[in-house]
Amino acid sequence: MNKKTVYSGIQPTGCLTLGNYIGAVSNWLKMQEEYNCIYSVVDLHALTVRQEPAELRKNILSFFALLMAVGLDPQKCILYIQSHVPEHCELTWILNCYTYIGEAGRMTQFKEKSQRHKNNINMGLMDYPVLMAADILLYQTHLVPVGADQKQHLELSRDLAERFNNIYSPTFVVPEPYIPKQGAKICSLTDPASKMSKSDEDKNATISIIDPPELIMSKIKKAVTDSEKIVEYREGKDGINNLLTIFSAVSGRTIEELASEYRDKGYAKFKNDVGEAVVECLCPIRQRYQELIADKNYLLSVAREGAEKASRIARKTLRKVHRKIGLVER
Ligand code: ATP
Ligand code: LTN
Repeated sequence: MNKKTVYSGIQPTGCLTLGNYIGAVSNWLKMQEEYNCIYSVVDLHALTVRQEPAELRKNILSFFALLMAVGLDPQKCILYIQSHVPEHCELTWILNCYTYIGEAGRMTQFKEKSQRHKNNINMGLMDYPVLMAADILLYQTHLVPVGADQKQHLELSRDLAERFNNIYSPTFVVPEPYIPKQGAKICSLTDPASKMSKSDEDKNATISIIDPPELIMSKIKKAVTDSEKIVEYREGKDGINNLLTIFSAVSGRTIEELASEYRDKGYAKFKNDVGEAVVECLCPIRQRYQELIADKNYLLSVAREGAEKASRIARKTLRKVHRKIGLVER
């Protein structure tokens, strides 16, 4: 009865990467056994950068299928598509009126994306974290499993919840981030100093969770390492550290154990075994995905049911918010 609520979302852009899986989605999976979990394909967030309509439409369902393929079970958690629940936009508007332009402008992701999309610095890009706060606060969320890059956005969600609660009276649960100690930042295979990102144009930089086995092996074999010959986890060895982190996450073995086993075995053998472990972890996901994506009607029916459940919870919060700020009941 007193289970905590967990909420998270993922944008339907690019392909779901090993970074997304290790940093975020694998935790969603573990948490569905223990908490009230609500997970969403956040399509409205994706609109903050220009999308090709046909591709976006395809990606939304594809991400929905991917989430089910990794093992999220609509019997155990609520799975839905963000734009199917209009309360997200409604609460965003209200929260906008409690967000300072200064604090939104300070967000690292806003600054980075403004740099990357210089000719389309739109209002939505700046409002991105407020929509994210609305996602979280609508469901009275306690815990938000995300990768390390989302920490700042979570802080803003907390600030907005506390600000609102202080002006009126306790209305929102103040959410806590849930960031894994290990794997919160999986790095690019070709530039191991930066994060693996699903919108990276260099296809060798990322592993999609539905890449075929040969492709996974070849990308890992090409991964940038260093000119030493020792497998160990330490500063200055970004490439090897990243591969060790990946190896540990997909095999369930510790980094220390793997580093001591592979220390002097050479990079070729090490990369081969990392590749095989990744393939073994991802193969069943790929198979389930192919089955699910072939049945569009089933996916849509799961999404519809999820949106109904989500909407019921969201409505309740929104009614409370309307009452507190002085709007008149319908
Ligand atoms: P984009 O490149 O389009 O910005 P992204 O790869 O950052 O996308 P998101 O949809 O923004 O993906 O993030 C989904 C989840 O995956 C978030 O919780 C995010 O923190 C996490 N995540 C993203 N990249 C990584 C990574 N390289 N390592 C660990 N976690 C990650
Ligand atoms: N900004 C997040 C995606 C996201 C999200 C959320 C995550 C949108 N709404 C609510 C957690 C909770 C990202 O991962 N890039």
